[in-house]
Amino acid sequence: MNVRSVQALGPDERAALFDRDAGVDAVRDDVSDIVAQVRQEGDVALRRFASEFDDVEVGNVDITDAAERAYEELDGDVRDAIEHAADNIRSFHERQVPEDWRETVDGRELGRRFRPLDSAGVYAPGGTAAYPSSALMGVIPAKVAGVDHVAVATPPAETINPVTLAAIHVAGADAVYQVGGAQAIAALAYGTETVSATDIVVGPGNRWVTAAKAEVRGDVAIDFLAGPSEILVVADETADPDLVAADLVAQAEHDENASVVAVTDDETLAEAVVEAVDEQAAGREREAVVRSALDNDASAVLHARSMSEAVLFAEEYAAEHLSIQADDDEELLERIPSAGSVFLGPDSPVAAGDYATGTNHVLPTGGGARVTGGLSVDTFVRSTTVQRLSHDALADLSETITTLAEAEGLEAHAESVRKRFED
Ligand code: HSO
Ligand code: ZN
Repeated sequence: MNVRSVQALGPDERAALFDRDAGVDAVRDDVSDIVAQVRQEGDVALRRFASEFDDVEVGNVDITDAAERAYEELDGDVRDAIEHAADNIRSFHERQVPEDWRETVDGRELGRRFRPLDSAGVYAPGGTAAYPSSALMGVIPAKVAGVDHVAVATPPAETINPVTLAAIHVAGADAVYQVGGAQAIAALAYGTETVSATDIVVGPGNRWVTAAKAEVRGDVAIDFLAGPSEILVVADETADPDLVAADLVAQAEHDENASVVAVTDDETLAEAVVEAVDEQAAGREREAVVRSALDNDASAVLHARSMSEAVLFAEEYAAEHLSIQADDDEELLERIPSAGSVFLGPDSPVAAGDYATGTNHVLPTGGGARVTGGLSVDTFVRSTTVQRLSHDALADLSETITTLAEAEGLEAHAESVRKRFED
């Protein structure tokens, strides 16, 4: 990495930073095929794909009991950490549960009612990205929302990560299935003999999973199409370069294609961050992944001419994780409406939100934060509007309704109002 100036970024450099996508195009056709086979053949297709892709001969697809056993057998320290994180996630999400309301305005009683979806499917990745924390982040908001049936799919393996299984159990999942990849998304969306179909499918995954979510969207709801992890640090001269670098290296550890960016108006800080990143990458267990992420075109340390330029950059970037390490962080945040989750001040590393503050870490990437937030209770709730009119209230509105109905050529609409005033 070296320091580049925001102002001097060329079109290709800007595109690499701003046009981040989940990279699903390359696998779209294969994924369509997998989804179609699951719809046609159900469990038979799931077992065939497990053998073909995961090299596992799957007996029972349903492993709900194994999740409970994994929890019981789990080492005390990890179990305590999962429970501590789960408690914090639960209480933060409980604050999000919306309340029904009714209000009478000019004789019109109006309101909104919120009800949970009946069922939800959560994908919990396996392999090197088997994050027990993500299982908590997917299942807990759904259960807090009141979803009756929350099912989790996680890839089959000789030994499925016991910590992930235990986290799924702690989060309160109602069913757990050993099925991974695009076939898992298809099973949760359309159902098989063993897997019951769900109303919404959520959770992060590799590009096969993401492409499958794009494929089933419309038939079922999904959360959003998430790509590799991202962090943008907005820093001024008061920031500690070692801490900025530590947060960049942490998210770089996720994925070779992770996008880690810092922007500052202080050139000396920028130089120090570049140096610290290099030092901190050395000797990391996942050094190769970290280095690939730091060196890819979607990562950068940028020098802005002013904090205003840094703020404009941040808003255009619309980061999954936005860290602000600056004197007037609240004022800067005010000027950056687009971000998935925000971390303010030197003692708020992104890793704290990844695991344990209670906020959700399933967040929109690729600029999705311009239009949506991360997983929350809202994801699992539908709203209904309600109205009751008094006779006088209808009388007050009748002229407006009948005039608009006739202007639209919908005479029966107008008549349905007039009928109420015949005697
Ligand atoms: N930062 C990741 C979530 C995660 N971090 C899981 C650690 N484990 C994407 O938001
Ligand atoms: Zn992370």
